[in-house]
Amino acid sequence: MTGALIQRIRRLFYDRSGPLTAELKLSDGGPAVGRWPGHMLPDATTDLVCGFCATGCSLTAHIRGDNAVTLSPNTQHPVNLGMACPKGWEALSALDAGNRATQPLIRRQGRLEPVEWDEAAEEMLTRMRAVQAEHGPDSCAFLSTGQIPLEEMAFLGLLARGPLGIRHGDGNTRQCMATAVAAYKQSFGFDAPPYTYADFEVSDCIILVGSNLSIAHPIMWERIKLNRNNPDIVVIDPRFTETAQGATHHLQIQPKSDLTLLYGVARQIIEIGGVDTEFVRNHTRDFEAFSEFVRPFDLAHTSAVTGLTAREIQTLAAQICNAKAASLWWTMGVNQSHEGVLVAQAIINIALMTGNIGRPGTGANSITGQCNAMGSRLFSNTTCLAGGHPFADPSARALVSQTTGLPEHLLPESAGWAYDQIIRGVLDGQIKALWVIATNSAHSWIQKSGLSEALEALDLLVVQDMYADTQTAELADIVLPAAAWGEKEGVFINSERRLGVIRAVRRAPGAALTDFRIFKLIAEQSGNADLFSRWTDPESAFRMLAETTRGNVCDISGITSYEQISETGGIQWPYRGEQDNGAERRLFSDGCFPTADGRARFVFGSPRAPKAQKSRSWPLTLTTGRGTAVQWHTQTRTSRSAVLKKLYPESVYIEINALDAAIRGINDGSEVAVQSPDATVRATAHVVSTLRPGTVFMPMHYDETNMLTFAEFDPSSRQPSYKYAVVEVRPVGTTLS
Ligand SMILES: Nc1nc2c(c(=O)[nH]1)N[C@H]1C(S)=C(S)[C@@H](COP(=O)(O)OP(=O)(O)OC[C@H]3O[C@@H](n4cnc5c(=O)[nH]c(N)nc54)[C@H](O)[C@@H]3O)O[C@H]1N2
Ligand SMILES: Nc1nc2c(c(=O)[nH]1)N[C@H]1C(S)=C(S)[C@@H](COP(=O)(O)OP(=O)(O)OC[C@H]3O[C@@H](n4cnc5c(=O)[nH]c(N)nc54)[C@H](O)[C@@H]3O)O[C@H]1N2
Ligand code: SF4
Ligand SMILES: [Mo]
Repeated sequence: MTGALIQRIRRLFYDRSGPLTAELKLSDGGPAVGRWPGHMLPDATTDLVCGFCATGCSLTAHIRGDNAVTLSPNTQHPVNLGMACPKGWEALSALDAGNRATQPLIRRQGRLEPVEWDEAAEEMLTRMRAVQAEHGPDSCAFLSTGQIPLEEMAFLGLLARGPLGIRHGDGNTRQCMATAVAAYKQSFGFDAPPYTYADFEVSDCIILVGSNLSIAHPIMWERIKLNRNNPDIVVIDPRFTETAQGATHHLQIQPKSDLTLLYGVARQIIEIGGVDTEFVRNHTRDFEAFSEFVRPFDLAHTSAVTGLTAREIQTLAAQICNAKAASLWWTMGVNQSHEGVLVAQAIINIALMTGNIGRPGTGANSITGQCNAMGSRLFSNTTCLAGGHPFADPSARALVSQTTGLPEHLLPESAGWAYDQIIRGVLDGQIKALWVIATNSAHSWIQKSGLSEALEALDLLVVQDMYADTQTAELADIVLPAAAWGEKEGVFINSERRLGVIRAVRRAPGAALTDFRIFKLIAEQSGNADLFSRWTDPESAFRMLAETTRGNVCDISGITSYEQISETGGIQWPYRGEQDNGAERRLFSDGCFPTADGRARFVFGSPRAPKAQKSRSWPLTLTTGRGTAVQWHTQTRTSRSAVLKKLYPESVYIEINALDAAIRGINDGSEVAVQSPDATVRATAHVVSTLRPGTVFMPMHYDETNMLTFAEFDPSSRQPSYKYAVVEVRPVGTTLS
């Protein structure tokens, strides 16, 4: 080992959680003091944004000695107003888990063996270069995440797609938000969710489409509860969810019939004279063509397709037209669909035609999933260039090059393959090396039978995770142990475009490094230290990245430090400087949209059936989603909490309507076999009254569920349609045909 290398490794080990600049406040609110650790400050607190969902609650970490010992909701924060859901309260337990990845691992003779960092990085780079030399740049890919700070995402995207020459990179944001991104870009000219959470509190008609808010975003649901206007709360969902149960109206729509419903409602709005003609004339395009297009969606047709009554459809149209401020919100029931982009745009169209945009309590509002999916949308360098610019924009390329120090020719020039194309490459052998960062694809990918075997068969699978025993890490050739939320610093952007800071309040276990430092190590070890010399620490990286947004719709060039963000309770983009001050801000209040002519577009297209078709063999529609407020995704984190574990079923279950259960001889609590054209899994039957006959539901948190899903994708967003498959369910003991 060279002296320089030893120096570098030593530095990495002695400062393994990144620069620990967590500013500490005394719990009595006294002045900020010192750097942590090293300072023994009993009873100090520091605030950090939650690392689970995109609500972006602020949590207060209570520190004893040099360790956060407990968390409580921040009472001063404009997002959560002193509230947090159980995942937030219990977030430290994910860090305490005994199975944390603490040492880099390399597979030798079939077993993962601990090695030093330099060896792991060297092995990864050597094997990746060998794959590239033999099979070309298209043979390497990475899959990343919406759950690490934006500084880390940007570093990864620029390093991997730049000097490392990895052509294809995408992230789990594709599974989640790609549809909203595509819809906003086409309709508004930029990926710009326009709202602020205060809109929940002042709207007098709140329409939730395919969103189980009280489970998936519990604190947003609490914000609705603070609404003093006695609003109509309409939930459009094939299931009578916890959210529907707390709403004023539930429209129990047939799965994947939303597009017809929304066009039917648009036609009704036109018929009853509910169009805001002035707004449409001054701020939109293509309304005439749209109104012509929706004419065939009369009540009879809409009712037949959606399973709703004509009265329900008329009532919804009237509610929107009678509201002073109507807001439409959507989540995965819309995004995860074979025609999700059109559905999202149909929601946008309703907001536009009724002038419900840019005013308090209004909006066509996509709710984000992961804590930093909004950051990944702008900074990951996978679907656009850092700062939210099109790859091909020459002035943006110059700006990004100038601010980051990377020469223009090393900036990615276009998007690589999308997630589904990368997985297809893994399955058909075109992808030979894959680097997976902070996502658990072997569990969460759609219709995944055969995927684990294909991942295992790769020439090289590198998994960078906080645990070494995730379904994906167990298949890895190399495991890179990562520090997690709570052990590092950086910026997340929440659902309402608010930047929030995370802080190091714990020391990472063993030799685990922050993702930022892992990327730095790989940059240096691959001979690219000079290119990334400006990437010294997350806050310096943040300053560069803020500069890359200058002049763009998401301009945050007015933000120059983490302290500025934390002191103000988070800052919503855009923030160019003092002219953008103010606690809550929404977009488009001037009716001006970031399209070439300043007008929003009506975009529409004909509904079509999903490819998975019901039949005599496959008579049930399977839909999937979040099961409880205490389970997070593939459960790598939430299953570490003894408290949370008490609050959800340990093994996989399927919800089935009483009628469907009775005709199959299935009792509540009994074991059943769920069969799709692809796979069969065992589950416990939960006989419920919350589903219509013909539809069954399985939560995504169990490994079995994605054995059964059906891989169809929205053609323009390439987002997987996780919520529509066909299955049969039988009591165990019966032969499956
Ligand atoms: N507790 C918890 N909270 C989370 C997460 C978690 O794992 N656990 N994950 C976070 C992430 S990343 C995301 S993306 C969000 C997801 O948040 P949500 O989208 O709210 O959650 P889901 O349960 O996936 O889907 C919402 C609803 O869509 C409905 N649905 C299914 N098909 C259709 C359809 O055809 N039409 C309509 N209208 N509705 C349909 C389902 O019945 C379900 O109730 O949650 C975030 N918050
Ligand atoms: N059937 C079905 N499947 C679905 C969905 C559905 O509704 N139905 N929803 C989809 C959606 S919306 C989403 S977002 C995806 C989520 O799917 P995944 O992204 O696969 O789920 P997670 O469990 O959140 O995986 C995150 C991984 O990152 C690790 N990790 C956490 N923090 C860090 C960190 O700081 N650094 C590193 N290196 N690793 C870290 C965790 O241990 C975990 O292994 O699932 C999708 N899959
Ligand atoms: S609602 Fe979301 S952001 Fe808030 S505490 Fe719960 S998981 Fe964290
Ligand atoms: Mo998501």
